[in-house]
Amino acid sequence: MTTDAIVVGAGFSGIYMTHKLEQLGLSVRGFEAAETVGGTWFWNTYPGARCDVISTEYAFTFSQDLIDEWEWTERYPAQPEILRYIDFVAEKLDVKKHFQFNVRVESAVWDEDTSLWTVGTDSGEYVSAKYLITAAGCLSTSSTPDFAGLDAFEGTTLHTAAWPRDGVDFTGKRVGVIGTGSSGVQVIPKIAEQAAHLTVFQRSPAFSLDCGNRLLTEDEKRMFKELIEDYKVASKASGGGQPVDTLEVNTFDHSEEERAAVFEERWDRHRAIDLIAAYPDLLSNRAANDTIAEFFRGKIRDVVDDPEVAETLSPREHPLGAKRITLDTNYFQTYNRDNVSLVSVKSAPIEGLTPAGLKTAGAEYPLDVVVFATGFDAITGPLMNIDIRGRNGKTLQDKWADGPVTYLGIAVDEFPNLFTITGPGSPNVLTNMVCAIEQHVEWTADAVAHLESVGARTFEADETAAKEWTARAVELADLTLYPEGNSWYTGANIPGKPRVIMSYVGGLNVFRETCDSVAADNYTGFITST
Ligand code: NA7
Repeated sequence: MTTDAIVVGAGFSGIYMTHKLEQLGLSVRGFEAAETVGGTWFWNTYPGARCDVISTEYAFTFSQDLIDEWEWTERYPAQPEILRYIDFVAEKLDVKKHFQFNVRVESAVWDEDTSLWTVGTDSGEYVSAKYLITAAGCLSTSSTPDFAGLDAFEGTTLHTAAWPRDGVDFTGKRVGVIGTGSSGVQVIPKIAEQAAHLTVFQRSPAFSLDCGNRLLTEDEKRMFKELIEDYKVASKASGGGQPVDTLEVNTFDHSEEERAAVFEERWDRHRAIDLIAAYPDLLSNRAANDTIAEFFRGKIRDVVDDPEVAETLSPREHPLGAKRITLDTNYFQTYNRDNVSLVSVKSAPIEGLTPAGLKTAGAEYPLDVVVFATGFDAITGPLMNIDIRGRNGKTLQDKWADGPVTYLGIAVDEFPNLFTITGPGSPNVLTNMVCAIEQHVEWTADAVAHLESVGARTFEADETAAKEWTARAVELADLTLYPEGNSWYTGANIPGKPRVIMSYVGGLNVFRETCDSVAADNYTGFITST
């Protein structure tokens, strides 16, 4: 069977991409591994799962109907509300009919003779298409460390990104949580409320911001809608896809007292970007960064009763923001509970699971449940998990063996007619994802419309353009503190994964201008054949 386009994934990107392709009059087939739309927000149903972007800003802006007809309830939306929103959008756009659910794409092979992609699925179906668009998400391939004894453990193991849909009852259980990134800091307080005892195994402490979540007021909801046109302009002009009022002076242009007042006022805004972007040099100058890092550590000391525990919870290695700042509700307060203990596994690493629990280099911990909050093979994982073969049978795994190389994060040389929405080398996770997705989808739809109008057969990134784009992304990242964080931003969280920044750090606004000028310049850096 042949169709014009195949879309892989039915999260935010996939449903909007499908809608845009349908508007172009193209036939589209979509494949989604889950039973319905939602992407990462379908799978991450662990207690406490919540977005770290404010709800009103974590929404599409391309359709006035969508804006008018949806109302968020909380300032930071919880997973169920986001999933309802994505479902609402998919219903409004009427795109579910294009998708096959419960079907995982396993392979995609380019055919030189027909200039078509043939996609193979785990249901045994093969479908060919002129355009292959991956909307597979950045955080959809979970990562569980390869611990010894995983199979021998007689209790229950869970991963935050594959949580049982009917929930888990921790009552009376001895629970261990491994990992203190965004998922860990959200799930830990919730489990602590139920479990007989919770042991948190922390390798690296997190800089975490009390998200101060609350219901949105009627005024806030009304004002956001009334000022939507201003918001669109401001978010498009911003580097992070979220308007922010960065000061026009650097960190050390202010006295210690002035800085403290700035940080304190912004802490009360409960929005991470307001803190990390308070001064323009906080993410590029380590000494400047140390000032805000110390401010965050002070907040931990204010909350945690035991000074030793507070110190263990205080990040000292990575700069604030070089790993994702986590947003929490009662995270540090949880360590004041009698039924919670903290184990640092930095110097005494986890050796593995035993039938009865977990063993570190220093001790053994009897457990009934082990929760892996150990994150994702981010950004490239979802693509590398599909056997994608371009020209001459070249696999994407080979192509990216030393790290991903893309042009604008959307195209890979030797892989014609493939578009990777929010792929490596685009601003993706360093921005408000929904904003980044709108840009990437709309640019792709315009490119496809152009290709159809000129009767193009193939469209492919030029090798030099891709190499230059990727090198530029690395150069830009080297001007920042991002490389100093051992995080999923750089692939450092996955053993053996090439360590390279996987996002364009130059800002979504600059990226948008670059993409627009590439298009205006007759798709410079791309090779088109008719
Ligand atoms: P993250 O942010 O990658 O966090 C994973 C956590 O798991 C982190 O604290 C890791 O410590 C820890 N980890 C991973 N492997 C191990 C081993 N082997 N031993 C001990 N600890 C380990 O994933 P999240 O799911 O929390 O968040 C991902 C994004 O999803 C988040 O930023 C939001 O955007 C949504 P480490 O820091 O590597 O020392």
